[in-house]
Amino acid sequence: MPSEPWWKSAVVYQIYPRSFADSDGDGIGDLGGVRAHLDHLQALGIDVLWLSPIYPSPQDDNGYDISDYEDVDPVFGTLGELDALLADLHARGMRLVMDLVVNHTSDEHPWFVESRASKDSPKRDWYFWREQPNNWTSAFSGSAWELDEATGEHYLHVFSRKQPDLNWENPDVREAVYSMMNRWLDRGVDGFRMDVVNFISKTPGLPDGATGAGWRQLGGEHYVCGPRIHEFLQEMHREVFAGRDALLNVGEMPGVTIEDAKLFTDPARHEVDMVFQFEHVNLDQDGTKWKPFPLDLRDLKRSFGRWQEGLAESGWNSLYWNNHDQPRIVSRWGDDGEHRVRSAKALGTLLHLHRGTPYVYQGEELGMTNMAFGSIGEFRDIEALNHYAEAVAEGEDPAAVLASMQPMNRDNARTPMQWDDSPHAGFTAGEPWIGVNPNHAEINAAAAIADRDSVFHHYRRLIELRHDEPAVALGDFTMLLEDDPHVYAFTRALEGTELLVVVNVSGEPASFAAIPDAEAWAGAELVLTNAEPEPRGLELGPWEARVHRR
Ligand code: TEU
Repeated sequence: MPSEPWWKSAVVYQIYPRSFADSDGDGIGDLGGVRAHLDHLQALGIDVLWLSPIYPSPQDDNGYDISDYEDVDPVFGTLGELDALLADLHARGMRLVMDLVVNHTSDEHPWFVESRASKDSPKRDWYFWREQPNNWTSAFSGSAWELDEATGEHYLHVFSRKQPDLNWENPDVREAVYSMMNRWLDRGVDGFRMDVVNFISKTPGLPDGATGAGWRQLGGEHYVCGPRIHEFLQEMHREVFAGRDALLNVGEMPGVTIEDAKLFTDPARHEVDMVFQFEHVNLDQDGTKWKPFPLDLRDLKRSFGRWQEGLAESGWNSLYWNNHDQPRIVSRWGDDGEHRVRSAKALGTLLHLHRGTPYVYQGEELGMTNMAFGSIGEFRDIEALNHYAEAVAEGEDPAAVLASMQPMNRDNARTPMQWDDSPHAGFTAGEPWIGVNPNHAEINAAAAIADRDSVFHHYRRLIELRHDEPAVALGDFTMLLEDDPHVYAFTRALEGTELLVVVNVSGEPASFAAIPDAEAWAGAELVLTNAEPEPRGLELGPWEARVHRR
């Protein structure tokens, strides 16, 4: 596929370094730990490593609050180790994508320290300052404004009070960000995952929010895909990416619509290569993440179907179930009990064979599950801690709040990677910063690699299939059985090759007899399945997934 960008047939693996592997015994994962496990990534077959932030940070939001864009936090290692990791990856034919958080900095970043010092500081205008707050609320509870004693004014923080928003209206801010990005690319990194990058343009004057439209926070309509977002991303492209080859630039974009995404990812517009959209991960909730309800599979089909169609001609999809903000997919929409292995493979198959670039989050390839958190003291995430404090202060029953936080909290994704069945799962020789899931005795990488029928080997085969079968990377997508509540079915077609993917997203038997040409399909080559012995016919067992080719 010479004229197609390499990332259309690539798979990205996300590492949350704090929770991946600890090489120095302080209980926190680090770059040494990442370097020690590259064989795991290579065995899986991934093409790109996306590293969540490793920059110096007070760690208020685990590194998404950056106090120095140009260095590595000592807790994770040194710049020298990052260079060594980059060299290791390149030697293995893999690329490194850095996480870049430029909607906001840490309040301990020198830019903000200078900005807050006085009203006439040369950097005052690098952030948003007002005498009176507007009504915007923060993603992490309470007002999005914080009073700063030094000058008696308030500053804007859409996330935590330690994450003040940068003012992208100021050309000096933009220039500082672009030159920093250029230094990383000159150093050899292969691209960026840009955190909430669709929030960087705010409506001038920062008017009150009415609905929170586009995102769940009040005020969202004034910064989700704000007025100058396309202009800023095009400028970034000119200043940073133009003339450089083979990079990946993915924008994380909460609240992005298909229409927006078409514009953002149209190659002719030179903005970003692909976006992370949030529509599918919001299908089991309404306005608040703390009261989720069961997924209706038909909603997922409608949503994915529209995104596949919307980006069919130009633009590109990212495909993900998991990341460091989402609960574990096998617990969320699979069955983490009796059918854990089967359902993890089924959901992986469903996702990876869509058109788009799949992302695997550490531990997803093992079928890692959510954690049962016994008390508020076991939580570490600022979002969970703030929500609990706020709800309890408002008079809610603490036990009920705790229970409501179990299914969706972000710490579910942040428990340590389960390498083996030893006391801390092989994650650390010290005391882990967050509890290890006790189920590591059974669910761990060593066991998965030794077992040919594990989730790991199924993910490995899915990745191999994307590499080897052009119809997976580039084929047209057609959704089937739109109204079936249990069976997810679609075809992919490219130049005479056709794939059928059928997945029973339920623990009950089901059938795909209603798809066109079903009998013939059932007799066609079986490329991949999670069923034993090799299945035949039109009936699907619980969580059975099949990929046929003809
Ligand atoms: O997340 C942005 C975002 O909107 C969410 O995923 C958000 O964290 C979640 O919905 C809260 O329920 C990015 C990062 O991925 C996240 O870890 C950071 O906390 C956030 O930006 C701020 O930098």
